[in-house]
Amino acid sequence: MRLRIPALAVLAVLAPALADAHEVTVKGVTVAHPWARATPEGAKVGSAFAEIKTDKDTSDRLIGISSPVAGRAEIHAMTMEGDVMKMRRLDGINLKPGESVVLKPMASHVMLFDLKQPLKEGDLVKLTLTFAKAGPIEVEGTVEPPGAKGPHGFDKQPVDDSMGAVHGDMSHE
Ligand SMILES: [Cu+2]
Repeated sequence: MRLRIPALAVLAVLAPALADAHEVTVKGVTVAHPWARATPEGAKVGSAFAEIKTDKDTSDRLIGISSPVAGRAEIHAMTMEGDVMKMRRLDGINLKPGESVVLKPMASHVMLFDLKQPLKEGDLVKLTLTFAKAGPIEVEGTVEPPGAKGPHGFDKQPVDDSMGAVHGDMSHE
């Protein structure tokens, strides 16, 4: 749904509802603040992020990611080898009780491959994170500008990022 209403008016009216939609909890596992980065025209690869939290009595394992905008999605870790940043695919991420794992730029993240359309700033992107015990958790995140470091309202840092542009060119093992 696209509404042509001044952005501030929309924010004022929808802020409480959005806060809820941004956080989904299933069986003690919470996925919060999902977002993705806008991609250039013609790009086939994008990246998405979210925070995953477990309550104090819950342990689980993230075992899969999917999105309707991508043919395939993977969980990636990022490591520095000397001056070279490398990404590698993770089979999953273990979550201890009371843990918070933030998927974010320059850290573990979601890669979206075979994008069916460019991710445009302001669009909403569905992500399904599948957990071993909690099962699939579906969230909907906003598409932020290419250099964004966090979701709306959390991105307080100046935009200075080389990764957004070159992400698709980085070496994948
Ligand atoms: Cu990656």
